Amino acid sequence: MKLGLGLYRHQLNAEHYRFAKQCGCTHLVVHLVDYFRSSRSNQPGDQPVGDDTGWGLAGDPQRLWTAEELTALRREINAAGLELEAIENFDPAHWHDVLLDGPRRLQQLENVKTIIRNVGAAGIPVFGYNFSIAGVAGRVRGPFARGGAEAVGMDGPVDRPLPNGMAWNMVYDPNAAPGVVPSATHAQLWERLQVFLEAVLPVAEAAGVKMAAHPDDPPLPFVRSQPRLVYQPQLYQKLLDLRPSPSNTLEFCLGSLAEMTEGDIYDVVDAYSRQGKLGYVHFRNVRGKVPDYKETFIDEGDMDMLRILAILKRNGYQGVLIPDHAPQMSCAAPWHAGMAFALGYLKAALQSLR
Ligand SMILES: [Mn+2]
Repeated sequence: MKLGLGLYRHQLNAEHYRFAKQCGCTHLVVHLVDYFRSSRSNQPGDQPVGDDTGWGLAGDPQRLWTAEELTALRREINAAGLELEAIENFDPAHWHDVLLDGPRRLQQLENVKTIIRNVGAAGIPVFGYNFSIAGVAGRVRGPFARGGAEAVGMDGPVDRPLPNGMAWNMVYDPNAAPGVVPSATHAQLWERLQVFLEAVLPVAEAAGVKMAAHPDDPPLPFVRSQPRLVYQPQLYQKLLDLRPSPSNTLEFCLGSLAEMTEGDIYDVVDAYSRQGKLGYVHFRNVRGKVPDYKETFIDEGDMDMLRILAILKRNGYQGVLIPDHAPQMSCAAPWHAGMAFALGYLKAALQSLR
């Protein structure tokens, strides 16, 4: 198993590459969507949380990520002694109507195909995505982790409907007409996923890219009056079986899976890692379940992370683990300290597995 770090767009620079290397990482997972540029509430030193207006404005719908810029990014990361394992997340500007079944769906299916071809051409092996209408919405921030460290969690369901012009917790059309996005059904959401997978998986196979699906965060059946896709562990199997392919894999988020109300997390890890379907792993811990859970330090949540690693090893998982989120630690660099703590724990745990 390989140690990795996830970097947000504003962290894609030499200082953060050195930080990852210093923590013992060999791999990076990179976000190209900027969740911080125009958000009213996201702070660049923390994970994005957002408010009713989400994470602010989505990117430029006309500008898809090119093979040239992706290659340049990979080379920059390689020059720092690291591998670029994955890009995490599509920009809602590029695929909102794929999620919403809107009028530009056909064109935006071409967008996602183009992006995946470019990712493959740049030699990046994995693309993480989250097929969600409302996205990561409804979380709260507070001193939930040990010693009062700032972390995120949930304090009950969030049903406020999604305004027009928003998808995936970002605003793709600031001039949208007043009103809300009509609620879809779970069946409609699965049909939309099927259309997406049928379009993108053949392209991903040809490009040598694994598509890796994140479960819902937070994993409730509905958030903002929109259905969720993978809000119980067995729904991951439904996603894999919908269109079997070596490129149909999972962005295996232990925290989100542990927040689900059904399933035993150790059985869940065993079931999916035994199938060889983990694209990469979000290695974080949590206390409680939806709609009342809190993110914790890696060693203080409900999960025995060493037991998780033993299962992954037994099933031959050889991919990348990243900390996902970590609580903010009390010092001048709260994000860095939180990540360094999680990575140090993980590095020692991996050594002890030998
Ligand atoms: Mn995650």
